[in-house]
Amino acid sequence: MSEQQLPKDFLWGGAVAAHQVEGGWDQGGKGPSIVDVLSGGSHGVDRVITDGIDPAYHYPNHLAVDFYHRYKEDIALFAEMGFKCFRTSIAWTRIFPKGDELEPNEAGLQFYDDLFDELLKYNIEPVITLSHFEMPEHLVKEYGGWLNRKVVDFFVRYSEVVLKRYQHKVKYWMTFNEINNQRNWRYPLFGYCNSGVIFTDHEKPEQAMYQVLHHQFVASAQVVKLGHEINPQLQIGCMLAIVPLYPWSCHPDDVMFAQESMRERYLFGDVHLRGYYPSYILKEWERKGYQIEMQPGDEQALRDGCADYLGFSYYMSNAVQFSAKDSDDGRHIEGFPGSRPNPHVKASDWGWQIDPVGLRYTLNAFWERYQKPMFIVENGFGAYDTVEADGQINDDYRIAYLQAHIEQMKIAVLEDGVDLMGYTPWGCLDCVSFTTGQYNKRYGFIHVDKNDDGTGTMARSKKKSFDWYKQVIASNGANL
Ligand code: BGP
Repeated sequence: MSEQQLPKDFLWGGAVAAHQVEGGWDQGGKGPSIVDVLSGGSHGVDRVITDGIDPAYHYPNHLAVDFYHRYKEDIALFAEMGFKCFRTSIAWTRIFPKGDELEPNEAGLQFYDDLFDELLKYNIEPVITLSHFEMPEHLVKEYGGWLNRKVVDFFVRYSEVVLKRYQHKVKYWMTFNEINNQRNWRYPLFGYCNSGVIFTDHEKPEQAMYQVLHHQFVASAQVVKLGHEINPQLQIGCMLAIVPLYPWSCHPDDVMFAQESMRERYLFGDVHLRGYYPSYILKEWERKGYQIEMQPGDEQALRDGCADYLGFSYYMSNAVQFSAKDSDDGRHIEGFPGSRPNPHVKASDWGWQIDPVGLRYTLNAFWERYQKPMFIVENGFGAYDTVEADGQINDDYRIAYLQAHIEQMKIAVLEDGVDLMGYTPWGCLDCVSFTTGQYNKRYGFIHVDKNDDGTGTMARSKKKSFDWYKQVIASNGANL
């Protein structure tokens, strides 16, 4: 490994999303969002999408980890770790509680002003996602979510308000979190949280999914263009969940199948970063007889609003086998058609296959394809932590996971020459898990005393990984 250092301005930090940490779901004029109606889940049981707030259910996002009230304490801890940046999202429903109002909610705007000021006090750059599963529920009930073209305008209006308001506080933005999750449209949670649409309720679910995506691609492009007009300094990226899909074997059918399967990732980068639909998707629509409604000017809008960088999450890799392609109905998170557990890597308690080399592979594959800066905005190890009798949390497994991934990230930057902006491990502060709705699937350097059985004081404490990550940042990644 080369002795060179990562760039001096490398953005070390951590990531969360508004709905997984804030709580205060109805405070300061906030309206209900689509995650506010997701029930809690337990290991192996899917979260339930409920039809509005029902007291019979438990909604962990309503309280989350009370960041809404405790952000000053949490940011002081981020600063102690030496964070250069902090990724979170703006809850759309704090700014436009129903989504279709003409005027924004000043109390919501003020909350994020205060939050960003607190970060900037410590020279921590905010990195902000505009839509991280926080769409107003009203837009789902009244308009049918992102299937409705009007939602494009509502989203652009919301984005314009926040881009203008925070343009001198926030330089780094992303439009839609893990937009490609919807490609796994058979898994209702993903589709619903990205779009407010349950695709399987539609006669042609896949066509409905592509229609939603078209609206989001156009909205994203319009926002990128608008953001650059508001302030040319703004960097507005896209955000993909990347799970590299390896061929199960060197049989040419497996290799070809893996390449085809990767289009489930590439499609999103291709449209966001190149500004047009690639040939393989146009052919697929033709073959399947799908009609995607587009308006005059949409193609131009996509070309004019290419994202500045590729933000992505990386947790795991998968292997896919051609002969298994019809055996998986894809109703779960690992549900890539044809995916099989890779015998060469281990998996977490949730079956997420741990593959640090896959991070280097991903960085290279996407850098070669787009030649645009990249940003690892999520990576991390969800685990059950044990608080020892003396209060210590010895999360060596988490350190080992992050260490191995950072090692591969360094090779990608220092030896392969990938242009990487930064690294923000997911759930730097323990938070509500998105897929499970649990507190006990933890990612943090900072422990939050809150459990799935309802116990806990919400008190924060440092895990062993806290001091480890602190010295990683202080040495700019040299000391792992
Ligand atoms: C990504 C989401 C995050 C986050 C993370 C970890 O899909 O962008 O919101 O939660 O995954 O997933 P989980 O919380 O289900 O372990």
